[in-house]
Amino acid sequence: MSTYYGPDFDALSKQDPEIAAVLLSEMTRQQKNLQLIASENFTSRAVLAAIGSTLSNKYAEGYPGKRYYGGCEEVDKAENLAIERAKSLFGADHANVQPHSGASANIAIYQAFTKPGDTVMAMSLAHGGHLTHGSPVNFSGKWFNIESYGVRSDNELIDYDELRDKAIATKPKMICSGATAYPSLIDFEKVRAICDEVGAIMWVDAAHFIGLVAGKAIPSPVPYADVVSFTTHKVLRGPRGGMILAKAEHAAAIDKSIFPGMQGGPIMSAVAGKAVALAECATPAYQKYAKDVIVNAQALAKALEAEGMRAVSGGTQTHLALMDIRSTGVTGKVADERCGAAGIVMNKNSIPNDPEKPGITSGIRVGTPSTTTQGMGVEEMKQIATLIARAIATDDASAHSAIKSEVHALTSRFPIYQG
Ligand code: DSN
Repeated sequence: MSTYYGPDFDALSKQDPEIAAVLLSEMTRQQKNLQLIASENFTSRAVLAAIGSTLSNKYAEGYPGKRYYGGCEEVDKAENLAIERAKSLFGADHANVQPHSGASANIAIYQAFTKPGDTVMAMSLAHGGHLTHGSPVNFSGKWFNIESYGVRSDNELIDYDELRDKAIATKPKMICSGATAYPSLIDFEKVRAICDEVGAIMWVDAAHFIGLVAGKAIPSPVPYADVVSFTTHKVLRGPRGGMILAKAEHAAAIDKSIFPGMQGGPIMSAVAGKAVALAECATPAYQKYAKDVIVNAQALAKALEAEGMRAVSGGTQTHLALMDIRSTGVTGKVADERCGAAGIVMNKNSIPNDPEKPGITSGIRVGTPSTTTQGMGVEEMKQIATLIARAIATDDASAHSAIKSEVHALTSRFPIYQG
């Protein structure tokens, strides 16, 4: 036991074969199928070791050097490393590495800067925003007066004129930029100017694209924003969790808002995993990866356009493409199901001004973080586009089986974890 520090699959198999079987079959599912969900990725074995470690056993309410329990000297080291690595990687004044998730990080930001009933502006969910940006079924939409902005109907890019006009008219306490299905870059300088004009806090929910920022593949919101929230498990390739970066003047408010404001003990194994991932992000190999993710997304979008689908916003500058698939004659829901039957995992997604309900949709969202981690490139993206188009075009189970065999032949050339 003295050498036990991480995952021990043999011990798990002996003690709990049912759960061990789930772990194995999930690993097989991830390896054999094509993983195109834009918000997923494959962490390194080092990250997996950290999150499967004995740090999970430790309660550590508070912050390094100011804990409410004894015995925190080792986890303090992990949290300090994560904080310093985050500040250095992003050039941020302050980092809080404790949020359990992106939604937790966002709740803490609302709590730090607003009171229930205040006006907050954020991107409409129907145009690519997130649940926590004011959906009526989420705390954000229930507790705050949310003024939504969206994309222009002519080019499907953020309508900064609408954003400014609404901000002047409604005087929001805070303006959120960031989305889950927006393939283009956000003009942070423009948003900063609008925030300054109306005296609003500038919050960037960078969950989707922060990994591209970490890899220096796209511009950073950090110099402009008062506060930046994100998840650590998307392009960033860390453990499941959240993080907040803030200007120095907001550091105390953010820390207080996370603990004791809305979380108890941090998940220290996840904090250690975040530290590992942040160190990986600082390497030239990761910077190449981040650029390749975009090159692959652009190749995939272009190849899907060649198959007759339409790329929303005219293409992509990031890790994801949102495809309007009405030309195929099937809905996003049907396309999602057909691709699933063929071993291609992605999600149906509303397109701006979608005539279909959110559970049906006219679009699909495809992302390249996972396939790029596997080492796939532009040629594979072209092949994947053809496989998607063929899967969408048929409801025949044997055709889907045949496509699945081709998918498995492709993925077998790109193992996720060696050995
Ligand atoms: N569920 C995430 C996504 O897929 O974009 C956002 O939280």
